[in-house]
Amino acid sequence: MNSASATHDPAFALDDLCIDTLRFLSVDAVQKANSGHPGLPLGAAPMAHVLWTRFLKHNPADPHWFDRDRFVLSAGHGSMLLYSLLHVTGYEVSLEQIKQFRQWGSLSAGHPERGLTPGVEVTTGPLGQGFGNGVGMAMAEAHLAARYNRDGFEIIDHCTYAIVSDGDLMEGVASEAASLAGHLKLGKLVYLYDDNRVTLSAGTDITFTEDRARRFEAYGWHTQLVDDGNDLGAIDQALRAARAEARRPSLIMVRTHLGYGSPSKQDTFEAHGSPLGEEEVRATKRNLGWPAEPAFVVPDTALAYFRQALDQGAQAEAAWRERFAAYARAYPELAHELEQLMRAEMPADWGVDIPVFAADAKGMATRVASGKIMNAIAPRLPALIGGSADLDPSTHTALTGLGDFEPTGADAFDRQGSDGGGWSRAGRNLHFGVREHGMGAILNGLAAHGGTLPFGATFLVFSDYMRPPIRLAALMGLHVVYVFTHDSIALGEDGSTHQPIEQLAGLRSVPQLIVIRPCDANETAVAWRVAIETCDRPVALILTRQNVATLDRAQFADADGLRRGAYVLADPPEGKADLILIATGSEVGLVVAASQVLLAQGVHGRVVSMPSWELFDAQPKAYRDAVLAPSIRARLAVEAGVTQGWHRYVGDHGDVLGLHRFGASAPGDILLREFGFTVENVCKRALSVMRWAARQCNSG
Ligand SMILES: Cc1ncc(C[n+]2csc(CCOP(=O)(O)OP(=O)(O)O)c2C)c(N)n1
Repeated sequence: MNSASATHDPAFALDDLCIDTLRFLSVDAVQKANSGHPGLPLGAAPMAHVLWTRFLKHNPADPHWFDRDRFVLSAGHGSMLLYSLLHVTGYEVSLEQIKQFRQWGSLSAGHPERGLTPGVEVTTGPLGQGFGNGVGMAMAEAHLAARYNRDGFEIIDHCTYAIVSDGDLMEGVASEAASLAGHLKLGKLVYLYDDNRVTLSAGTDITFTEDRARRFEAYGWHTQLVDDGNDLGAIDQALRAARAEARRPSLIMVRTHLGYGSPSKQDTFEAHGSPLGEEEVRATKRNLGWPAEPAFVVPDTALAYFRQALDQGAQAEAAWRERFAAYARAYPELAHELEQLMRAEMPADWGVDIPVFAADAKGMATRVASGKIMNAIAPRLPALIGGSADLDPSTHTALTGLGDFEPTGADAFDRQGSDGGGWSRAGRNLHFGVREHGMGAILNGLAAHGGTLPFGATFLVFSDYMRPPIRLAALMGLHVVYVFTHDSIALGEDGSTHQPIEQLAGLRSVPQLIVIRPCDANETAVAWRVAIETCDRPVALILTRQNVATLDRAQFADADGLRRGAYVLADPPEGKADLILIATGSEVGLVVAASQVLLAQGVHGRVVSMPSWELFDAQPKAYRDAVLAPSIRARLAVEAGVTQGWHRYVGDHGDVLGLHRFGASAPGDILLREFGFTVENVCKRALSVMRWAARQCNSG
């Protein structure tokens, strides 16, 4: 610990000493890194101090204690404020780590990263996302409390706090999430708005002049104004009032000053995202009565005050554990189930009811199969909750009879869209409304909170509206399942606006995201198994609107091959294959049919179903070579999307039948025909690729 006796006036209040400790730890770290954002910590330190020392229920020695309050620094660029708070309150973030801000291998990354730094709940930085995450966390808390608390046993009872900034409130995702949070009456959601009226490049007067209080009131939030961001009493009072407000989320608008105390940069965007500069740091310290040297001063008295969090946290957690033990005696089964949820463990029998689908040439849409599978899984998997962005009848993601998540005691309202089982906080069907971006951010919050395994559904084409939170789910390694239906031009008449073309390629480009496009009902069942079992990353299921044949697995390889990403579905009945036909999803049936026509012409084709590139890429080379035999260079991949990336699998001598343009409005079967997804065209392309490969081999 670097300690020094501050050269303050002895009358200098302890609170002020603590606040300046946070301010200058942050400023010094940014200055040392010569990179970062000093403005926010200088202005927002007082509200952070009041929240963290007087309200936040947490145990720095156990950052994963389940009933802790959640804190999100949505304005992630102000990360140094969070690292300072974590350090002084006793998390495993040493002063040395603070001094290594933004350096290779340090715990204090440029923006807060979940999983890297103890005490960081979610990765923030892309503005607006943390705002949405907090809503998801508050939903998780409300849901688990409704399901597991019993009279006298408030086992789940915590708040979600965030510091949000101008940029957060400007981003559309915050509006979506705020609208839903207000509707859902999430009373334990409390946001402090760092209302400093300056962003990265300007004052907000040139871009952001709406009446924020009235905007949030219109969403159904409880709003309060604190005129002076240094008025600790007013912040304290506002937080108390927010906590007392049980039926509305709270926005406390705290008027602050970006770069507070900096003589020449306060209230200017120059204080936002660059170090103040050595000279200005000295001037700011002088201005606020802080010792100019050394840097990284943490006065003993301030540290002792902050570190009370350790004792208080240990006591709070111990009391909770005692309560939990009594709860477990009174309600052993509930307690066992809740313990499993908190540990993210799955009941051993979660998958026993997953159906096996009989071979059927007419088949069913994989979205329909998915709906049946989800409904077979959900009763035995209490963690599974979720919904769609107003598309339940299309995405088939309703969990029938498992209740609809709604505000408790809501006034009578139109109950269309019920999935059965009653409207309450305990409902496992979440209705996101037409808010894909908000849904994505909320799913991340639900997953990060813990105790839930969230899924969210929409049409594949609208996954574009969710890309930022999908990326963050992958970055954080969150277990979220996306159900994206209507997965190709074959969706038909809705036309080019609704027909995904480049979305599969886009999703496959996200590191750590697993994308699975099953070819029939039984592959869909295995895809769901993989989605549930893959706990350390998100999984996107890509499903058809139209029927696809349910393959006869006595004739074709077992659907369990999906687990390996790609597998040989069928080899020629005799003789060596001289062609590999690869396809995903609905195009697998097409290449199966084409292979049979080709066989009649004496062409021996191997059919490979390749539902997931990511799962296949993770296989040992020997397996990959066994499926895509290097000796067979004539390969044709077929997928109703852009061809980008497929050459990795078909090689230099191979070909890809895909799409190089947007779709069109017409019945799906007509579109497939017009765009060349016919048996005849697959055969033609296959024969041509065989000729080409043979020529290349001969000339080579
Ligand atoms: C989605 C997104 N767009 C742009 C940025 C780049 N950016 C970082 S901070 C910032 C300005 C934010 O201003 P404000 O929220 O008021 O923060 P303050 O200036 O108070 O620190 C911008 C544009 C970002 N982080 N996220």
